[in-house]
Amino acid sequence: MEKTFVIIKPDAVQRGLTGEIMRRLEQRGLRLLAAKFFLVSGELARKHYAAHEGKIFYEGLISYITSAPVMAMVWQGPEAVAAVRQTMGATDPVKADPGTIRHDYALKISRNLTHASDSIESANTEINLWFSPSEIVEWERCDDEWLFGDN
Ligand code: 3AN
Repeated sequence: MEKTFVIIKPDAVQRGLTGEIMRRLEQRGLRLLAAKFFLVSGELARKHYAAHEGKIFYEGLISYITSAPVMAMVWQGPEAVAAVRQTMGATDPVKADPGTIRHDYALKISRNLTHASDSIESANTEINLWFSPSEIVEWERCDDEWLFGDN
């Protein structure tokens, strides 16, 4: 089943939204495979956001993501990449649909609460960058059949 990588960014942690964001993913039926709460190094931040190097917001993005602790996680489920991005909403909170996390709790793109991988390829790259294989716990939820069963 598909895996995706999620960061609860410093603004969400500081605003006490860590539990609410995890609750929404968990309640949707996604399975948490890994989580760690820590202060991101500049080196890791630069590797993670390498695709944005040179953009006008790049240095600010690095300062923001390293400014306070984050919760980094791996979540699993059917079409997990698309499902998690749908739950997060559009990158710009003002363009995010009502009911999404970014719509419901944010207004600015520079304080948009979360990161979620945008493809299966980037999910694999990001999971390998942020976690070692031994930190990823493969398990089954007792409600899997009721969430993912085929007829
Ligand atoms: P997403 O995280 O939704 O995939 P990306 O990859 O386009 O969005 O951007 C990565 C991060 O860079 C965003 N989550 C946001 O924090 C930041 N970002 C993107 N565009 C801007 C912008 N115009 N101004 C400030 N920060 C931005």
